[in-house]
Amino acid sequence: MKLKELPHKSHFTEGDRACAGCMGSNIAINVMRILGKKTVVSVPPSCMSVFGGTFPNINWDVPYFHMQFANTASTITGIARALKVQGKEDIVVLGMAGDGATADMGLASLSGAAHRDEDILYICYNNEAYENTGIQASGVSPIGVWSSTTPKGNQYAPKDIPRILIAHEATYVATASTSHIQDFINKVEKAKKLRGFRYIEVLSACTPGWKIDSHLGPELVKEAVESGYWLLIEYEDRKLKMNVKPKFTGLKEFISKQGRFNDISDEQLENLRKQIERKYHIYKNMENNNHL
Ligand SMILES: Cc1ncc(C[n+]2csc(CCOP(=O)(O)OP(=O)(O)O)c2C)c(N)n1
Ligand SMILES: [Mg+2]
Repeated sequence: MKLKELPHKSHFTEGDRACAGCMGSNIAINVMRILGKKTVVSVPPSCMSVFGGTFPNINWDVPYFHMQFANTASTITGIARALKVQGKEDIVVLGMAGDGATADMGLASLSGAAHRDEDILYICYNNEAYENTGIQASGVSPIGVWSSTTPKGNQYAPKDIPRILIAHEATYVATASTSHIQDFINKVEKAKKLRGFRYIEVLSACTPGWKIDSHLGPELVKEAVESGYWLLIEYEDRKLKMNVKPKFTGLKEFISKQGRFNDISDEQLENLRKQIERKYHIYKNMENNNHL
């Protein structure tokens, strides 16, 4: 589907209660433009469950479930299996979860579902912290970032969830950014059609969490891709592809626009830069060594 063919109507409806400039809301709207009506969605505790899924103000115009923090993947596994028993095999069973729910609390159930190649689509909107509960660092927060639990800057490198799932030889694993909208559409559309375990992780700027002006999100996620901070990759048929070659410029500018990096030290910035380059080379090697 080309961008101009993208339906205006989304099955995540207008009028959610997200913060101004929330990209999580933008991601949900665009995902549900592509997936359409034949979708069942589950959302664990997160900003998204609050801004789009608290009764009676539910924006999901499709069957919607809210479950516990750690069991997005197992909940949607149960739904997918039940639908299969009923012979309803044309319905996309979607989990939309934040990075905390995905990378930390829900990692075991996510791993189990990938291992069994469950017929589910799991989309993580990654705003790089537990934003809903007041900006605590998650397992995928960047090096050097301020959060309420990392007042002197996060010292840990983010877990690479796509690479963990690739190690499961999952059916489909991708990362995306709505700044590269055609790439985003292609990936969601492909994941909609495929059967088996599908995972897409989308970078999601957060106005209060990233300490930015509300108009800055789209510009920042674009700069994240260009600087190499956020790699666009796709793993399918056991082959890895990098969709955009980063220019590796502008990291400092990207960081300096965000209040969450105000106090980053030179050493932390250097560690962040090294970690970004290391990650790129790991993926580049995976791409070069495709052998199946
Ligand atoms: C077992 C459990 N622990 C903690 C919480 C509190 N809690 C609700 S939302 C949330 C943050 C979720 O972070 P993330 O998954 O990254 O989504 P975001 O809020 O950033 O959108 C937390 C810690 C909970 N609901 N359940
Ligand atoms: Mg989060």
